[in-house]
Amino acid sequence: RSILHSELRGEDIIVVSNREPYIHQRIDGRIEVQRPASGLVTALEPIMRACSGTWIAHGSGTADREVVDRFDRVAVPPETPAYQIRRVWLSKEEEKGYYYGFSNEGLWPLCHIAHVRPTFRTSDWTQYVAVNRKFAKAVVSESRTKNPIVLVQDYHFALLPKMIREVLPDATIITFWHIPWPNPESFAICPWRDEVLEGMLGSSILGFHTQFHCNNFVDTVDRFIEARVDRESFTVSYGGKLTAVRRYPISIEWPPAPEMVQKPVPDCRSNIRQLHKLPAEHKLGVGVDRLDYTKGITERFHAIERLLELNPEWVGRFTFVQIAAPTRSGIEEYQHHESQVRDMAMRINSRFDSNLPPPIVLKVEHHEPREVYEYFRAADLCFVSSLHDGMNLVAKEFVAARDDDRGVLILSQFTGAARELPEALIVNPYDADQCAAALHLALTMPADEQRDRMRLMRGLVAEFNVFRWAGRMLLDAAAMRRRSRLLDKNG
Ligand code: GDG
Repeated sequence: RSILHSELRGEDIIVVSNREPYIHQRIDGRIEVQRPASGLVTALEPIMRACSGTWIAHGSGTADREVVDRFDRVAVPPETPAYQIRRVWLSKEEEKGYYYGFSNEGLWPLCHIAHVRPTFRTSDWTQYVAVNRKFAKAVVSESRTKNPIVLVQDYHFALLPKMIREVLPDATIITFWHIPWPNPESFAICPWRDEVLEGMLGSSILGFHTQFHCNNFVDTVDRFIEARVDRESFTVSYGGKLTAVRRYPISIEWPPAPEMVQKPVPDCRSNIRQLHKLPAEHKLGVGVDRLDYTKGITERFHAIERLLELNPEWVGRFTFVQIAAPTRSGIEEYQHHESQVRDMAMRINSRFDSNLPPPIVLKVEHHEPREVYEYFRAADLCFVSSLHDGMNLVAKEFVAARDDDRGVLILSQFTGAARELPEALIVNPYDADQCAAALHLALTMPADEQRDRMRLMRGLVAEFNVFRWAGRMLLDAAAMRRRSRLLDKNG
C-alpha cells in the first residue's frame, strides 16, 4: 500500500470501467447509495481509496433527472471521500448494443466457452464502437496531463486503448482483461476479431490473470494480425508501438476490512442457523455468485443431489445456501438460466422429506458484503464450481473470512484461483460424482486437516493480495515511464 502511495504521488491516474463502484439510486423516493456485486469493483476500490484519482464509469441512473444532475461527478466512498467518480451516461440504445449486446451476448460467451453460443449483431457492434469513443472522450477531458496513467478495465473497452493512444500518444495505458482469453480458433469466430485485437494493442501493458490466457492472447495475435510477437520478452510490436502482455493474478484486500470479520465465528454459526431454522449442529455449505451461467450453479446443485443419493446420511443434516445476486437480467439467456436454477432447487428439495431441513436454500437477491461474510464464517464449506472463470474472488474471500482456520473450500479446476490454491479440494464441475465425493470429504474432514489446508491458503491470499496485484502493474508502468523519459533525454 505504501509503495503505491509513493510511486503514484502526483501522477494523473484514471480508471475506466463499465461498472460504477457506487450506485446512487432512488429507493422509496430517497436517493440511496449501494455497492454493486462485482469482482472488479471488489479489487479496484481499495486501490482507488489508496491512490485517489478519477474513476470513469457508466452511470446507472440515466432515467432519474436528479441523479444525473447531482451525481454526474461525486466524491466517494460516501463516509470518507477519497476519490472521484465521473459518470458517463448512456442512452437505452447505447446500453442495449454496447453492454447487453456486444459485451455480454458476444464477448462474454466468446471468451468463456461455457457452451452458450455467442451472438453477434452489427447494430450492437456499432453501439460498442460509439460507446468506446464516448469513454475515450471522457478520458481525454479528465486527464490533467499529456501522459496520464490510464487503467482500462475489462472486455467492455477493447477498443478504448487504441482510441486513447490516438489522442494521447504518451499516455501509459494499462488494460486488464478480467475474463479468460480463449484459444485462437475459438476467438476467430468474432466478426470484428481484427478490430478488437488492434484496439487492445493500443495498451502499453495488457494484463490477464493466468499465463495460459496470456499465451492464448499472443497466439491469437500471431495468427491473425501483422504484428511482431517476441515470445522471450512476451511483447507484441504493432504499428510502431510495443505492448507487454503480462500475468497479474488479481486478489482481494488483506487484511479484510474489520467490520467483515468483527462478529465472532460461533455467533455467525448460530445466527445463520437460527435464521434458516436449522439445528445448532447442522452442516452448512455456501455458494456466492452473480446469477451467471458461467458460475456452474446448476452443476453445483446436481452435485448436491448426487451427494444425497450416494450418502443418504446427509439428508436433513446438510443444507446448502446459495446466494445468487441478480445480474444482466435484460438478456434472455440470463432469464432462462434463472428459471432453470429456481426449478432445479425446487425439484431437488421436493425429492426429499419435507419435514426435514431442505438440501438447498436459494436466495436470489443482493446481499451486503457484511452479510456475505457472515455466511462465509458460518459455513462448514464453500463450493465454487465455475465452468470457466478468469480468477474467482469468492474463493479468496471465503479464505479471508476464516480467521478461525476452519472450513473447506471446494474449487473448480477451471478458475484462475485453482492455480493459486491447490490446498482446496479441486474438482471438475462437469463431473457430478467427483464433486459429490468432494462434498462428502469436506463434510467429514478432520479439524486439523481443515486447519492445515486453510492456513496455507490464508498465507497465499495474505501475501498475494490486491495491493500486490495493482502494485505490480503500476510498478511495471512506472519502470516503462522511466525508461522512455531516459530515451527521450538521450534522443
Ligand atoms: C470478474 C471475472 C474475476 C456476489 N454476490 C454478491 C456479492 N458478490 C461479490 C463476491 C465477489 C464478487 O461479487 C464476484 O467476484 P468473482 O471474481 O467471483 O466474479 P465476477 O463478478 O464474474 O468477476 C472473475 C473478477 O472479475 C475480478 O477480476 O475474478 O473471474 O469473471 O466479490 O463477494 N457481493 C455482495 N452481494 C452479493 O449478493 N455484496
